[in-house]
Amino acid sequence: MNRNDVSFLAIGQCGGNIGKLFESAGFNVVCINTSIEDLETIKAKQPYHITGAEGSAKDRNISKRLITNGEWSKINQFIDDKLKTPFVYVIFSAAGGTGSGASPMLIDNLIGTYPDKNIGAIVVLPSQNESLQAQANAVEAMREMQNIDGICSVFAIDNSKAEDKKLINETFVNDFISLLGLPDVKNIDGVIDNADLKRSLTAGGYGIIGRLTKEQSSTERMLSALSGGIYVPAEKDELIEYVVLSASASIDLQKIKEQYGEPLATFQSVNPDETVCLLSGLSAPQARLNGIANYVKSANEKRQMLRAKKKVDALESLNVAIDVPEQKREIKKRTAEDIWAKYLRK
Ligand SMILES: Nc1nc2c(ncn2[C@@H]2O[C@H](COP(=O)(O)OP(=O)(O)OP(=O)(O)O)[C@@H](O)[C@H]2O)c(=O)[nH]1
Ligand SMILES: [Mg+2]
Repeated sequence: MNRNDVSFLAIGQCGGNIGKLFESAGFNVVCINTSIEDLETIKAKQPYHITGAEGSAKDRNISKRLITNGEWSKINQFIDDKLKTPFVYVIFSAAGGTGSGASPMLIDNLIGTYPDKNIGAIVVLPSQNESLQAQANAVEAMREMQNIDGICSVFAIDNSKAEDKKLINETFVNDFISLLGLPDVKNIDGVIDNADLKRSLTAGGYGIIGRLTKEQSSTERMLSALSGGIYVPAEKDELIEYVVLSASASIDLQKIKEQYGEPLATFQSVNPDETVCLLSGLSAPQARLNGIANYVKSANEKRQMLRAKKKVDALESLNVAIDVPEQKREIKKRTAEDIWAKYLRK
């Protein structure tokens, strides 16, 4: 698969940073953002600035409103003009405002508008030390993603896997480009052709790529590359559709199956340069998402409890009751005779 097969729609800053790397590698990339500064910083070749927008400030709803308020037909036209390939991957961070808010809606709409195209997603989850808002945004975006039918494949990248975001971006882009190039690796001992790769990339569900240099290639290292790489850890449910393995050393496929389950089909080839393995059609990484959701719930409850307590304490501390003398007793009206009587002896 090559640059005529796959293009990218990068949304928000994170999407733009990853999209820019694909652009530099010769792929067709459209970058959408609410921030004109972000678009200028990355010098996107095909930028689309959402009209009148100044940014979403981590608010997914602002982003959703901006897309739906009359902007949609213009965005659609722009995408229609620029992205002609049969595969389009939407790249975004689930944790911000712009990309997180707009992307699930856009993906759903692209699938509906272009039923003959394969629309996929490359989504970045926040690291554990990012803000509560970032975690909550990510949960909402991933929840929306799970309600989309017909997505061809999703690559979920996990920022908690490495400190260096630039390195994460480069690793993913190199993994993906290596994967797309597998049909070009010709070898008499077996090839992976375009049809094999397309079938694997349209399995629906999630994908994980493991990649090792020729010198590093071994079964053990591939198992740790698949579990310890930049991707969100696979759900431990043994649900998997395809394994694509192009190897420059003998890799024990059985060990991969023991860990990830029995796939419907495997596609294998010999690779003189490196070892690349794609697991595709995996189920959503529910355990990792539940972890984020639970953190958001408990942090939210704690915040609410503290706020309620603060209100009670504040009212309490302003309660400055002072001793006010009792109201004057009621005095009965008396006649002068009554008063004289009190003084005059009988
Ligand atoms: N891996 C990776 N993560 C990034 C990158 N840039 C930002 N992020 C992550 O993305 C999240 C923030 O999303 P952004 O893409 O900056 O947000 P946005 O879509 O532009 O939305 P707003 O700026 O809030 O309107 C945070 O979790 C960051 O850690 C990047 O280049 N690579
Ligand atoms: Mg931004």
